[in-house]
Amino acid sequence: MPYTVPKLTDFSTPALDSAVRELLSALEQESAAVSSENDWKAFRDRWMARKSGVLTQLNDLWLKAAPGPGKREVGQRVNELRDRVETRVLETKEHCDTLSIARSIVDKRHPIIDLARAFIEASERAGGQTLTTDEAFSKAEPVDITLPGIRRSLGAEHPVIKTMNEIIGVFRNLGYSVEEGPEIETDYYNFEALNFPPNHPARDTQDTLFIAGQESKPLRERLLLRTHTSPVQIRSMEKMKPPVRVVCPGKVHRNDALDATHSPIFHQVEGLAVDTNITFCDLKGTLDHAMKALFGSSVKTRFYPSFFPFTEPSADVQISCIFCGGKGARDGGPCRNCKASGWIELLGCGMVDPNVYGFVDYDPAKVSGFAFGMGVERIAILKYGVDDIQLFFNGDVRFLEQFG
Ligand code: 2NL
Repeated sequence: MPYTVPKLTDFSTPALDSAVRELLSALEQESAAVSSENDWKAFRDRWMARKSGVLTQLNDLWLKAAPGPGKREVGQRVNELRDRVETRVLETKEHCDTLSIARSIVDKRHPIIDLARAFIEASERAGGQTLTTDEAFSKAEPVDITLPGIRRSLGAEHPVIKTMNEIIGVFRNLGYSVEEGPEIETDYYNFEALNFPPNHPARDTQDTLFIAGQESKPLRERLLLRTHTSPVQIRSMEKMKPPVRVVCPGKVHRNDALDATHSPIFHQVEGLAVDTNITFCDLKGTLDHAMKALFGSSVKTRFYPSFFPFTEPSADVQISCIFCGGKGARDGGPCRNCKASGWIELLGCGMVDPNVYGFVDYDPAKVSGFAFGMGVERIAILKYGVDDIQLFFNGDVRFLEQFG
């Protein structure tokens, strides 16, 4: 007997439980019986047709019939059932499609099999001569190109790239241009021109991945995997005279062990503004605006003294905690995201050290500027509430498709 939606008279919780159970069991049984596109269409219409599908009947026979005080619970049940039915119908379609491709392969009707057969025949006709793939196919019997192809499911932007584009967009709107540069850099662009002293610990293989076997070269020419995108900004200053406004997004490398918050490969967006009379006020206003654009207009920023070799003065930028609203407490306990401080550290910045201008032929007496750098994964982790950086790189589609 096919399932019919019963007219409910008893709206108690146990009676609803039992009615829901019966409906779901019918859903599973009917889904399992679907084995062709036509079956699926009938299945979909039976459950979802606007006029007399099961979902519509649930509205009439359960929800509308429920007495006033019980309406809320029945409404919730019907909503849950609608979600379940819609999901099941989609899942059944996917299964049905895959089944149909699999059948056509097994039945040897699939175009890839014709192509393979044509290749083998052409190779045999060539009589021992070796053929390139192109030659073999051009000599082959024509393939019926009207046969349906293999449909691939649509991809989506990776969450890290999505976040990176969002950050870039904020600065583009402020008139910044986007510059990219090589991931394999020289010691000169990655360190020397950025005012790192020769024996700075960051130059050690502890933190930096060097290309092997370059001991005979002078230090400044040795190749390494860039540890930040600052070299792109040095290259930009070599190319352009002030005024300069650039953002430099890209992949960077550190010799770090991986854990929930570290990855040896990650992404950065750095920015640079050089002009006459650029002040720390411009830096504060720009980054305060950028943080509001990225995290919402109610976030506050604060600038904390810090140190980078290439900026003086330098600061770490903290934003008011987006989880507890800066209060330091949430759900009656201390906020774990900001360690109860109400602030989260997000990026580094500062006024470009005059020594850096010496390397790119800018006159530090005439120009001034600010620079900043931020980790893209760190921002994505906060924006999307991700608890492990490795999820970005494992390639698990179940994680990635949530950002589609
Ligand atoms: C951080 C800090 C920063 C810069 C990057 C920069 C570039 C040039 C000159 C001066 Cl060419 N500065 N970049 C400045 C301050 C901080 O990054 O924590 N990044 C994740």
